Amino acid sequence: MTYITKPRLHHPTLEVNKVGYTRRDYEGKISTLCAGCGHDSISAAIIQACWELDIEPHRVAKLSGIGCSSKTPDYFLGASHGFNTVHGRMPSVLTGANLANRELLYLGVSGDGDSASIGLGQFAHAMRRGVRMAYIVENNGVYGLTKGQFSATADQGSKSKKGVINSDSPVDLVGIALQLGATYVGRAFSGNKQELVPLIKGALSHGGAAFIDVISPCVAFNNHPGSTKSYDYVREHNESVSRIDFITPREEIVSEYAPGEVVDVRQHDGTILRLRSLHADYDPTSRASAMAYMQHHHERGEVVTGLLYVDPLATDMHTALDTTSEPLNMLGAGELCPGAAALEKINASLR
Ligand SMILES: Cc1ncc(C[n+]2csc(CCOP(=O)(O)OP(=O)(O)O)c2C)c(N)n1
Ligand code: SF4
Ligand SMILES: [Mg+2]
Repeated sequence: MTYITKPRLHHPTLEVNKVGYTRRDYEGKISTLCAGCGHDSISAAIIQACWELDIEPHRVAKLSGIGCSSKTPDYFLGASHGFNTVHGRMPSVLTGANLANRELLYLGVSGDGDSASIGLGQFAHAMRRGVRMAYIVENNGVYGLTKGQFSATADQGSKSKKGVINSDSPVDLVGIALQLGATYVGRAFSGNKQELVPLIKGALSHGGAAFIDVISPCVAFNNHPGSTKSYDYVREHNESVSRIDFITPREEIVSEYAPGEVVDVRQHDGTILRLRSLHADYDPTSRASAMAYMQHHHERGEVVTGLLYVDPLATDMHTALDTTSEPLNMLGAGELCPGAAALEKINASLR
């Protein structure tokens, strides 16, 4: 069965958020993924984050590619805009939608196959252009939907379910995002909701390209000894750089920590990312040190998670291109097509 109808009735006493929605209003259809798949935990974290952020569902556009991970937008935010694109092509469709309507919140959901193989070029250009979005890769190291081939993020030396050793070097999407200019970069584990939910909230509130790589075990094809993307491996090798609390401008800012114990990073929209550092030498506002730190720990087989880098004052593609602040569907025909004389003037200015 590929489709199960979900009952619409809510319990009358379910808690509502500030815009009048219950958590159930952010759900989608019933998931048809394998029981225990990490991707379902990420869907639950997205639902929780959007509910807590008091986002009106119609303000979100969720886009994905192809894969088990890319199927998940069907399982959350059922009342939001959605576009399930072609394999690896989500970033360009999201970029186009964002250019046409900058007022929506863009959520890109993809897989390691979708973003690190066929869609690697698309991923790279969305990061370097500063497209304002929360881009989540549900990273299981395999092509789950097509039955478990190694993906490009599989670690060199890791073992497939059938015992084959992967000889290729992995693509590190976090490293690429950092190198290409993403302004909010995090890594999380699908099994750690406490870390994942605030990371998603921070990404949705960020003013530029936000990327989160979520290690999300595939229980059908990549959860065995020898895999570096299994539940056991990640639990045993996980190193968090910080604990993150997300504080909205409406909330009272109270601190139970001594000065120096936490760093408050205020984003352009007034939200605060409160970071309690677990590693004294870690500076989340330095791109260069984030890259060096990640590289060093990856060589030791460790999976570093948390908010790895943030530029709190980031701007996006619209600022760089100086586009109109109005969504294009709000403009009249005269503004969208100002005529031959205006075109001639533009052409003349470029000669
Ligand atoms: C153009 C194209 N090539 C190949 C495929 C076959 N295909 C479907 S999903 C997939 C890989 C999915 O892997 P990933 O993005 O990691 O998602 P997962 O299923 O692991 O969540 C492939 C190769 C396709 N659908 N379209
Ligand atoms: S095949 Fe793997 S990735 Fe796909 S639903 Fe099953 S556990 Fe999840
Ligand atoms: Mg995958």
